[in-house]
Amino acid sequence: MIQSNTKSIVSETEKANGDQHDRCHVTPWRIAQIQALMDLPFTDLMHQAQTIHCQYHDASAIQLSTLISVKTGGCPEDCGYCPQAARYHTGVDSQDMLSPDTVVTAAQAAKAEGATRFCMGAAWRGPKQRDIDRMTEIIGAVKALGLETCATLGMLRPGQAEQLKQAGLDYYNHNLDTSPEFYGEVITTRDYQDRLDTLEEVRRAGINVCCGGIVGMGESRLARAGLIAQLANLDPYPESVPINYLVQVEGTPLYGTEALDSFEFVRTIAVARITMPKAMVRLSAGRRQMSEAVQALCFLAGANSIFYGDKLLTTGNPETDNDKALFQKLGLRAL
Ligand code: SAM
Ligand code: DTB
Ligand code: SF4
Repeated sequence: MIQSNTKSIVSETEKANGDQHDRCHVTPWRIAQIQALMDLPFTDLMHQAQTIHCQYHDASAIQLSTLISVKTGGCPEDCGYCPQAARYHTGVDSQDMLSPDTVVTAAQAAKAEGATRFCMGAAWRGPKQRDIDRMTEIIGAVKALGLETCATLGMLRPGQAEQLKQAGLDYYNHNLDTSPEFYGEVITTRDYQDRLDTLEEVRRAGINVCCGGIVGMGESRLARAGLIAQLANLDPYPESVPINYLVQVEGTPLYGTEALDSFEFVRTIAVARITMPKAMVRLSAGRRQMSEAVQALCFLAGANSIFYGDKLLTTGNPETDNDKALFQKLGLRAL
């Protein structure tokens, strides 16, 4: 019953939009539609996600992004999942910003390992002008290596995105993290609209948007549907959609949250794929906590990008040799 309703809801929308799968859609996704997708029998959901994935992408090709933390710890914000917030005692100390040479050396190593995008993260509420000046130098040097550049530096004020674009920034990562309704349970020092405003700055400057969220923070399925609705209804929807599985770090408020069932995570990936068909959907944080079988299900559900390299920002990621072996077993290749 739910299954056939959902299919008809989706096809009605497709008709209404001409092509719901186009980047700029006319009819926004309703939460009920997304919830109905989430509620499908797992096999039906996977089938829909696979069908769309194969229509828009080469399903055996995975894009590799490598992360580096250019400024670690000491962050004034209160994001309940984050080991870098100064107010939580997580053992992550505040460090000075890395030198351009250190970042470039890491970028060269990432490229040699096969990454095509280099993502630079900073534990700031937002960058100051002197931070932008230092970042523009770094971004230019990384771009000159022939890598795609991505940065995640917090909230941007008018004019800052343009400077980053001029320096050669290809992508800016800024996550909505969760649904508007659940958001206040996790973060209080910046609101949802602040995030949407930063995304607008990024778009206006002509930088590709990388925007996703975290699941496994104790949210409901409805909240996961609410996050996907927000992302899919951005117009246009993001070019990159990182879906993170909460990495529980001792000392953060979300440490000890009941672990989310893996199939719920896979369902979230599948629904992201169906609603944002052209996007690169990234199986992001949390892979170290997942079996190879769950990761394979994520690729089947339409994930076609990963963070590659043995570290995320402050926490661990699978060793590159393990990822190479997994790709070999699954017959996947790096894009
Ligand atoms: N400080 C900047 C900001 O918050 O915009 C940029 C860096 S911040 C660490 C980037 C993103 O990493 C967060 O928005 C969140 O989605 C993700 N993240 C942080 N800690 C995480 C954790 N423990 N598990 C999963 N994802 C996490
Ligand atoms: C994103 O969505 N996930 C990455 C990246 N964008 C910056 C960060 C994950 C961080 C996981 C916790 C840590 O290593 O500190
Ligand atoms: Fe700071 Fe970003 Fe961590 Fe939030 S997610 S505490 S803004 S580093």
